[in-house]
Amino acid sequence: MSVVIIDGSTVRDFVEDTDAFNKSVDEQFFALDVNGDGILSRAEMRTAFESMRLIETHFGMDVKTVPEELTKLYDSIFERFDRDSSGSVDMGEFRSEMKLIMLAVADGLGTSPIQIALEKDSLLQKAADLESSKLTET
Ligand SMILES: [Ca+2]
Repeated sequence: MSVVIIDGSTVRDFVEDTDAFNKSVDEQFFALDVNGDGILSRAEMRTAFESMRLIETHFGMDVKTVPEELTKLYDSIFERFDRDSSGSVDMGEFRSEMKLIMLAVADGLGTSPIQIALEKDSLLQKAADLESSKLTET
């Protein structure tokens, strides 16, 4: 966990850096694909949602949300990822939806920098890392 200051442009720059963004998203995908079959099942996605504060924050849920509501929410998020309704999420679907989520997060952050505590290896942490690496280079 580390505390960084980010705003919408930090996140947007990260999403628009396709190589860096896809690399980070792919790392998350592989980490979530517990059985290594190259797709994310509903159960694997559920585990992911539970560990991803990003999605909870994005959908405005708090820790007191009751389990039945959580299941409904996770199902509806899963269906957004699973665009072709195949019952699983492939890497292309995962990349597309993560991009939309991160852009929505960027819009939500807007132009006022906020201080935020981030899990190591979260996408927002990677966005912040990318920005600071650019600052170091220039
Ligand atoms: Ca899998």
